[in-house]
Amino acid sequence: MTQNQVEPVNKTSVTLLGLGAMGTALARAWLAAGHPLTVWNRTPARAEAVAAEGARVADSAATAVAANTLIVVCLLDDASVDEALAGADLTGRDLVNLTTTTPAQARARAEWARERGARYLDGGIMAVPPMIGVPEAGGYVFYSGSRELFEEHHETLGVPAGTVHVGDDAGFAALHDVALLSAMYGMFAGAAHAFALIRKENIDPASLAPLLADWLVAMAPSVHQTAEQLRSGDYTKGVVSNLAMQTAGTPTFLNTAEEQGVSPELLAPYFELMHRRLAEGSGEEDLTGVVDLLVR
Ligand code: FVH
Repeated sequence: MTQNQVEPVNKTSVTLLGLGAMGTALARAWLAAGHPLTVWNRTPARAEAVAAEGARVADSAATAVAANTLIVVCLLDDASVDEALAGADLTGRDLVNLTTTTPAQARARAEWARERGARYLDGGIMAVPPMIGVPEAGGYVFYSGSRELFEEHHETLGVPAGTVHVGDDAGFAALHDVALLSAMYGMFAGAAHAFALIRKENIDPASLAPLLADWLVAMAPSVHQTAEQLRSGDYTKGVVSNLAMQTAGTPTFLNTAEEQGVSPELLAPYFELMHRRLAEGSGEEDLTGVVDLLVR
């Protein structure tokens, strides 16, 4: 080796089960970073592209699991994880499950892995496939479960996207994942209602879109105040637009929907909760009390 050559760094070998859209993106990120990669996919043809890029293709999930210590699973759902890993020996393996599941499924999978002699880390991916392997895209993965496993493999796990460990409870990654995605669907619902309102008018949706995006961005930081109020228990702290005022405005929204021939079905349930909270005598509060009405 000459003076200018850099000593090759040993990269952790990875086994990846699942080569759907997300699995393929993960595979490409690890291959591009120089990690030896063994892959398996139920439909073998889907492995051809990454094989051409250097991945070793195993003919069964059990063979793929036997190849390396670090096993990453990215399949459709919890049932497919069960099916894929049914015949695999997980003894001494580090199982990282990036399949979207419920928190209860994640906890059950952690126990299932422990019984089979594996350490377990659950993951919730906050990114879409084009964001994988592109640090500037801002994608990351919530992890929970074995902190030891997380720390040992931190560098390897950080190759496809950023990493955030949210607790030793294996269900917490799924919980954070679903919490953020639920908020996202609420935003999509609001945007769908907004576009429906202008649908029959001579208004270009493309002219509404930037106004809508800017408004949602401007409103987003309000979650910090909600969090602070939930922590303190004082829902009147820092209130700018109180519940009484906002509830009084709801007929305007419902009447506008009626005038525009738009169903109120996305908006009305939230307004009903606001009215219920107001009826409890919380007019001076923020909208935060709705959180308590939702918790059963
Ligand atoms: N794609 C996305 O935008 C989201 C971003 C956030 C995280 N999700 C979750 O990631 C998991 C995998 O998603 P995906 O995008 O790779 O999904 P598909 O392209 O549909 O690929 C599904 C893979 O699962 C395999 N599979 C399905 N059923 C079984 C089974 N019973 N046994 C073994 N494998 C199974 C499927 O295999 P094949 O159909 O090619 O044979 C694919 O490899 C997911 O949890 C998302 O929620 C992605």
